[in-house]
Amino acid sequence: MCKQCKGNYYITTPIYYPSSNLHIGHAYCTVATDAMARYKRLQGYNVKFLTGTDEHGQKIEDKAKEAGLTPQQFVDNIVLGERGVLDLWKLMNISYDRFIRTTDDYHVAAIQKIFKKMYDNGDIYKGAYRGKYCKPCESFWTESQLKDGKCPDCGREVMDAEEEAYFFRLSKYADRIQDLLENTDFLEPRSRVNEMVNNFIKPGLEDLCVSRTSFTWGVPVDFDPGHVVYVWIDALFNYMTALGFENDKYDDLKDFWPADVHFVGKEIVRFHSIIWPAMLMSLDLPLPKKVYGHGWLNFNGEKMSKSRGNVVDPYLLSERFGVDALRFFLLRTFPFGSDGNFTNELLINTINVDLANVLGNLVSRTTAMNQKYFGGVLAEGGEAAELDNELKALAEDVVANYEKQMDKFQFSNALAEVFRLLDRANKYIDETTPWILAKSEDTKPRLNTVMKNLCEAIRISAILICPFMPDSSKAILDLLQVAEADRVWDARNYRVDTAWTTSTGAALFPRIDMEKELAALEELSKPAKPAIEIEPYSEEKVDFDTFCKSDFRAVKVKDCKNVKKSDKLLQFTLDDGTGVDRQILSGIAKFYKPEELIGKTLVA
Ligand code: ME8
Repeated sequence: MCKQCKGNYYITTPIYYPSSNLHIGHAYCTVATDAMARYKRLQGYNVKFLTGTDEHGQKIEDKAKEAGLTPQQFVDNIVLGERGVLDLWKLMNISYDRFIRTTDDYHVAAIQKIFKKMYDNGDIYKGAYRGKYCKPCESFWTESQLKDGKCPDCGREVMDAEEEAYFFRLSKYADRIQDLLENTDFLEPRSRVNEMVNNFIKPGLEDLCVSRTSFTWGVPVDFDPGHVVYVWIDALFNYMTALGFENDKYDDLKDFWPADVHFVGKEIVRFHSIIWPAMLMSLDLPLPKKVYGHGWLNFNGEKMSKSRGNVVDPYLLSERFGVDALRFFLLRTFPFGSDGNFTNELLINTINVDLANVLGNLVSRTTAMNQKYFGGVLAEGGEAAELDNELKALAEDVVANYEKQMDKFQFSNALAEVFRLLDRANKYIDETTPWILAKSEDTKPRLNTVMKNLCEAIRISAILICPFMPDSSKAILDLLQVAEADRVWDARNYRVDTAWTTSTGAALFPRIDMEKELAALEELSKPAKPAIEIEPYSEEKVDFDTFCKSDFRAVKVKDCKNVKKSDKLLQFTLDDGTGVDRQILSGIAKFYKPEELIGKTLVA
């Protein structure tokens, strides 16, 4: 730990399945983690923020096969490709310190060692697995755990599974886990504790199947060829291998383990609060300090999923509304521990009310008045009136409450506090009526004090919103020309004696026309029409005359790519010998991959 730091802080998101592009529900947890990491950095902690991708398992193997790619090519596309996972986190301003991919060599080798250690200590043993398996969730279930015969997590069909397999002695740790959950703050919110204890521990924890032989895309069990390690062992230990556990790639374990908090979605709380601590207990390792299970975002009342066609695309939303507005909306609107219902109306309304009317308006009114009445320069000193003291007291109360709420991960409450200050500052303008004070030289000193109070209320609010909207916070502090030293957490005290020089700028958050925007979003969510309609493939034979009239040419494929939102079409750029590139579409995407065709000579 560095000398001037308050301490180390290790926070993680779940590592995402790169089985299809991420939606706004995935971005939700990462934005929350990012806000927390930025808040801790602001406070002076030495933060390690880990995220990554969970790349093994049957689901990925199957999807890769469908796409005609190797599993590694398939996950590389989704993680590294254009508009992939890394691009998304960059777009959304996610300040992660480390990104782990479970296919990274150091992680794979570490998982093999970890598996062997639990085998050697007797907690992993060989048996035969008979039961039910939910492929999309990569979860094994016993009959008694099924809900109406279906997967209790996602409600989908499960399949029979029987194979030779290794088991982890989860049952051995049942009492210790129950004690951990019931008698400590390990798992929050508290409601999730009852769910875990009543639904999983009290009915009897059974040993967990931790290897598979029916597919190969996983970490091989090195002492028993044919077995691959169960994807959840592989996934959960990412939190430690990414710090250097059982590998030489990193050396951060002593500084950052145990983790301060794992943020996870509610459906994977079971893995993080039962299986994860049990495996750590088996290896005699310290447990993370906390697991926080956040709620789910639905879209228009329905579960978000690609297959339901109601996915909310974070790229589209960021492009239209700005990344900060989207980040703000997610954390301002939905209490972190509960489910929330995302609608476009709610998003636009939140931007218009909170960001345009309250925050944006306060900043533009204040800076415009500073400019108009003082040429942007406010003098030092001045006496505080009762209204000023009230504003100051409220600001101090807001800062204290904000901190309490952030420390409990109650982001929506923390932001509500900031808006208490912003609302009060807007009201302060109406109460002090600067435009009347400006009319007489006698009241100009009072006007100077009023404007300084407004600048100070904005400065403090801008520091508090920084973890949520880093770019907007900076833009506001730049407008107020706040020195670097006064942008930090330690400068959160309300001070009115200082001088100010402020600038003016364009509106930070322009109001959005709800009706027009909703119509535009609806239009954009319709599947894109291909530029050229093509005839469907037909078995019909052509007659000889038609054949003679046809123009067949040998062409060289200069470029070839998939057509967005079409699983049939490929778009070709061809050299047909005329000297001018020719563009054509062809419905052969199911049979060929674009990269296989580039450079080939075809008949067109
Ligand atoms: O579960 N609202 O990966 P994943 C809120 N690889 N959160 C949502 C959401 C929604 N609509 N949809 C998904 C996995 N999430 C594992 C994790 S960790 C060792 C392994 C959240 O890509 C979900 O709750 O399916 C989970 O926390 C995260 O996105 C990753 O989901």
